[in-house]
Amino acid sequence: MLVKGMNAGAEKSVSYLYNSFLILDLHMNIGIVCYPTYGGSGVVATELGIGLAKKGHKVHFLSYARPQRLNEFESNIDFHEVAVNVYPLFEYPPYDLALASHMVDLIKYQKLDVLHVHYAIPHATSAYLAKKILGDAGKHVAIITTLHGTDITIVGSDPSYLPVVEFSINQSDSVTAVSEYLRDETYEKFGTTRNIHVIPNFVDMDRFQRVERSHFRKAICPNDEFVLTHVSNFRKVKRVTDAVDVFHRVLNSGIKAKLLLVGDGPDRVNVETRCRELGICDQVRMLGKQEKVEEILSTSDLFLMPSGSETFGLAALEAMSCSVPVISSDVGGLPGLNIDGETGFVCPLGDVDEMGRKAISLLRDKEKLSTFSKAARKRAEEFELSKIVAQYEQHYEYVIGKMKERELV
Ligand code: GMT
Repeated sequence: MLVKGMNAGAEKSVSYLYNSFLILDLHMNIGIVCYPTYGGSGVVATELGIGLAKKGHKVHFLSYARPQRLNEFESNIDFHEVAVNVYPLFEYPPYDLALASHMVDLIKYQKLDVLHVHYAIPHATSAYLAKKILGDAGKHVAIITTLHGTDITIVGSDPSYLPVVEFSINQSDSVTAVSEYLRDETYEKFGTTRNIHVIPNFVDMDRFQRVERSHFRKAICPNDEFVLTHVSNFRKVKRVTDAVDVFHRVLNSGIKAKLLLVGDGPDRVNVETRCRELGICDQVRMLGKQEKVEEILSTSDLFLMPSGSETFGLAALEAMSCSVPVISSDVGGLPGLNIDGETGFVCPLGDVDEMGRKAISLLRDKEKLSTFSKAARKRAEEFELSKIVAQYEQHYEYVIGKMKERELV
């Protein structure tokens, strides 16, 4: 380690201090802040926290409700619920302030080394505020912001939020993005010159693997139909009606198939309307929010992700891990995940004809479908949970080391 203006002996002791942190004090106190609802950023944050806790770190989750995937007892994990007091004057109760107050308590009393916030709005801003409030007592805590998607690409770059998001990103001790695409978008949309580290999303390949679910398949597909699946939070950006249109083309080709729609959200009504317009309601199953998505993916032949914007596409990665090839649009981080002609097909945004053609070509060729299915699982290995959790762990250590180094200069 090189520290400006330091003699060899002092440099050695700094190096020892830095290394001793890395080697002796490996167990950190980590605060993780996320949205608790169904959605990629909350899933990534939760699985990361569980992974870190299993490695011996103490993890404190902070959110307005228990994250959906945090549903089993884990001795190294605590959950802290942020309650927002209502008051007649507040038409919009200030969650970001209540969150900042909780963060102050966590940093102070749980002696956090790292406060890792997922999704910039408002988490990065609350974290900045908490650290400012604590002054010297909070100087040691590393605020790490992970950018996930619409916090940059849609909501965050809206003029009503942009200055605050930009400021908060610049004030974090470190910023990570879930794909190169998102990193580049952040550079383009925000006036930030700081280094943004790319740490991709990940999947638990033990959990998300193809398992025998013939009874479920028999119940859903009594006539041995193919199964096409879509999983999302049914926001406009997911273009679920495109998935229905693609499926309609598959049916029109004479292939017997069912479409499983997993999740729920604001666009559900439009999706139901589209199914009725096309007269295919009997072939479409709306399964709603599901805990064990891997069981549904295990009985799927193709996964549809026709999104209008997608920085990474975690749901597609989970499908690939269950050996399900993906038909996706070509936006954002999707071409970087779904390898066109190998793990599935990447088609122009909104081109439901092309998506339909590609889906039909795979379903008509069993050998090709099986090759794609194996390639999808193989591709998922590059995003295997333990590899990426280790990357985050090393990143925390690196940022803390850098902060300690600066303190000593
Ligand atoms: O940004 C969002 O729309 C929300 C976010 C979430 O919380 O679900 O999704 C984003 O983060 C996921 C996890 O990193 C990514 O896999 C999704 O691609 C991304 N969604 C979009 O970019 C639309």
